[in-house]
Amino acid sequence: MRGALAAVGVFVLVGGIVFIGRSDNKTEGTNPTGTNIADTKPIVVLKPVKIVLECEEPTTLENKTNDGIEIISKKEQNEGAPIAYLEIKSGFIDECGLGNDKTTAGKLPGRATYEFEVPRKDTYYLHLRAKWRDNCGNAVWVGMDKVDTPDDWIDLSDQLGKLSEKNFTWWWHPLMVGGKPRAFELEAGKHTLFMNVQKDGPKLDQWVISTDPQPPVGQNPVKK
Ligand SMILES: [Ca+2]
Repeated sequence: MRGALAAVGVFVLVGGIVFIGRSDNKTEGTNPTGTNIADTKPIVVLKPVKIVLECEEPTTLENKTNDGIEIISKKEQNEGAPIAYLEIKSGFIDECGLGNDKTTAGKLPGRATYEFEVPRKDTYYLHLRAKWRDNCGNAVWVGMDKVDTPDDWIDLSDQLGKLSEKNFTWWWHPLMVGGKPRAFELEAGKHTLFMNVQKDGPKLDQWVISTDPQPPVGQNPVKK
């Protein structure tokens, strides 16, 4: 069954435009360049935009293989603080004989979509709060707005949060390409974030879509 869960886009901090005054604080006369004060343009400061999406509350979720095996499930537990997340079933790729599919981006079963809205045209960055399972369970495919071909998918994988070979903790994982944060130039309005299974075992807590390329502050790792 393809579950369609409620779309949740939570604007934690919605950016806007702040008018803080004119570029010259004189109240009359001309500024040093000789132009009339009335002609000077206001200084505009853009507030950062930060959109938080709970991974376990997708807009749509395809969580089963063609054979009906559930491979993405919603979990809740208490790790000092309650946490809800999506868990990609460990070991299903081999168990289901899907090894050939994992070489093609977006081909494995298991996909979630997240509709969200940005308040202005700007450059946005993506972070995923996740707990990798091990060195073979440390990745998902990510797409923005269009996932028509394998080339549309972006590899989100790293070793962050690693305590030992098979023991990772929750961590903010930036979407990087070529060693740099992947920047999305998004128009104001609605967009769709895609997640497709790439490896088995990861736990996915939150997405943050932000004008700030730095990792979100807090919850990194989970407070004990
Ligand atoms: Ca969550």
